[in-house]
Amino acid sequence: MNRLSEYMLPPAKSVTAETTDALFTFINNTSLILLAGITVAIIYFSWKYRRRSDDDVTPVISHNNKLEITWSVIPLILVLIVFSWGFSGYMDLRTAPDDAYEVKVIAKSWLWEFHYENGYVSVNELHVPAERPVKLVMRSDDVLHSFYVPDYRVKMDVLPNRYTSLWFQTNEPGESIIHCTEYCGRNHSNMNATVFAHSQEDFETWLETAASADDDMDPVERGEMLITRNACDTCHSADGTRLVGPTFEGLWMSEREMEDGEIVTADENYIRESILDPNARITAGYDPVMPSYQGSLSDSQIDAIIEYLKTLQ
Ligand code: HEC
Ligand SMILES: [Cu+2]
Repeated sequence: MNRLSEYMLPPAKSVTAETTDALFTFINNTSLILLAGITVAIIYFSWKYRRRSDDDVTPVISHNNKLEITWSVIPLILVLIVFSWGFSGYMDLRTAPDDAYEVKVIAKSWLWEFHYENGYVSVNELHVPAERPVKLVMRSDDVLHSFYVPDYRVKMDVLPNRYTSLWFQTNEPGESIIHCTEYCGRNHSNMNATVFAHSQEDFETWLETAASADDDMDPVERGEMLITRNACDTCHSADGTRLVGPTFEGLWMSEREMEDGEIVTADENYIRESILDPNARITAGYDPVMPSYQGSLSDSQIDAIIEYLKTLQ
């Protein structure tokens, strides 16, 4: 790779990234060469054919076969090169290898959920094995989102009511950033996550321990950890600050006013309902934008969150 594209692009960390970058560099360099050539020609010709005297007569040129063929054939060849190069790269990116490790991805405004084969769900953290192809099967719970890992040079739209997929393989254990690249509402710019690529062995250990890791934690600590791990804290503060959603401070057992004027006490059932079916009742003064955690938080995890909320008086 040349200096210029190294300067312009993030490090290439997937097995397909080099091919994508090579095409990018080719298109970029060809465009720069053409830009320079055309600019020089314009300046040179406007000087060479400038009007010299009052009786300068512009000659009538009807056509020039040689020139016309040249300026049609050269761009045609360039376009064909770019097309076939791009098409083969596209096919490679679209067809996941058969032995790919599969992770289900659910996009919600404004977080990413990752569901693993053993039922474990992580939020805003994607854990994958390195040196093995990984296939993501994705859908959205609400609006259009788009899954993008710049280091891997992979990007795919995530739609409601339809599955889309994407695959990548990274050979270096490490971290890379995930961005949502489809404008999806107020907190779109915070809809980021991280991919953690582990060696095969570390990945298996992670998967085994992750699911049971928090079972024997102290409920309050576990609740606090779950609030962070499930990205509740991107919309709810614990210190009275108003974010997208109401603060958790002082919530427990307080009287909440709903959009329709109903007054509800924030007890276990209200909190549980708020988490599993957030649109059942909307707190007055807020937009109905909270995603449902149905299917991703277990009963005992909800219990732990309630225990933690009780401490925020
Ligand atoms: C995308 C932003 C967002 C995320 C993420 C989010 N919430 Fe909410 N939440 C809201 C908004 C907005 C409301 C108020 C509107 C409503 O009632 O739906 C709300 C309401 C609530 C309420 C009722 C609060 C009240 O004052 O009446 C509770 C409890 C709650 N959320 C808990 C959670 C928990 C627990 C999580 C994480 C597991 C979470 N929320 C994640 C935005 C969010
Ligand atoms: Cu998004």
